[in-house]
Amino acid sequence: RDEYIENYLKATRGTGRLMLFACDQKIEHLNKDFYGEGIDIADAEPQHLFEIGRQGVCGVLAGQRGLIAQYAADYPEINYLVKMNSKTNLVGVKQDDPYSPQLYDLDAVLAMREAGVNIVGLGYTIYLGSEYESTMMAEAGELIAQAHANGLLVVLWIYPRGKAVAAEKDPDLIAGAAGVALCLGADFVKVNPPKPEGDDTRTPAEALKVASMAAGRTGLVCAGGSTVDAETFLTQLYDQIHVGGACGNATGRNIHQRSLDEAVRLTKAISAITLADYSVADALAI
Ligand code: FBP
Repeated sequence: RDEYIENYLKATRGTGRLMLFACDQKIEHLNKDFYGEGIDIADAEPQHLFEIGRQGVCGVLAGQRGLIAQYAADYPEINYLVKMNSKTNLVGVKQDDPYSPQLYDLDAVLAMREAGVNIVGLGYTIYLGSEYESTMMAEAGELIAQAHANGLLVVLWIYPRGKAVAAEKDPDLIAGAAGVALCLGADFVKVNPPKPEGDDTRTPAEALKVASMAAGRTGLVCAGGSTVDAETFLTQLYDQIHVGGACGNATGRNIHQRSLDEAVRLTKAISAITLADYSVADALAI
């Protein structure tokens, strides 16, 4: 219990809110997120992620076990969250039913921790509505129980996806995903921001409020999505927290698809909004 509380406080930097730097895209999106047109060349080198983690202000750096294992010895000050499952975007796209297999068991992660890597938690993706949903829910449920018994917190990524899902960002489905995470016992759930459509005139942040309430004592955070300018991104984040009831952020591309200086600065601005209730203008001035 003490270890869990210590890890929770480390991950949330003592605030109960989460600033998660998502670095799992090398499997999820292959190299496309790292070598795109207009992206600073630094982003092509995996060490870029760890330099941002070291020089910036983040709660956790989330990535697969192997990525963390290769660099953690040189970056011991970072709090790591090990993503337990992953799949590439070559499978389970759009109309298909995706399954994201667990890539290693908890013992492998605990062994890394024993060896001195600063691991504070685990992550797992569930594709809600996929025909493989029950397998992913069962794996996640078991992992959460084991993780908590071993003092680790858990973030679930829950994305409605598959043939049964007409609109992945439907506000009701996003709220459903939040409730599933609560019932599985996750500490935080990462969802895509809802997209109200048709007669639904709410803003995305207003729609998010229902999901945050559905998550109850599980903190809800949103994925950052593709890269936009810093002010647009920070305004979205501010609204997610102050209108939508989000409990932090989970941001990948918007951070690392920038030069090191800009990326480091953005983590500080994001953390100022997430962890210290700064306004967008004050965060931009950092
Ligand atoms: P960003 O959207 O902030 O870059 O976050 C990345 C991420 O949410 C990963 O954590 C996740 O694995 C991946 O995108 C999922 O992408 P997709 O929705 O394309 O499967």
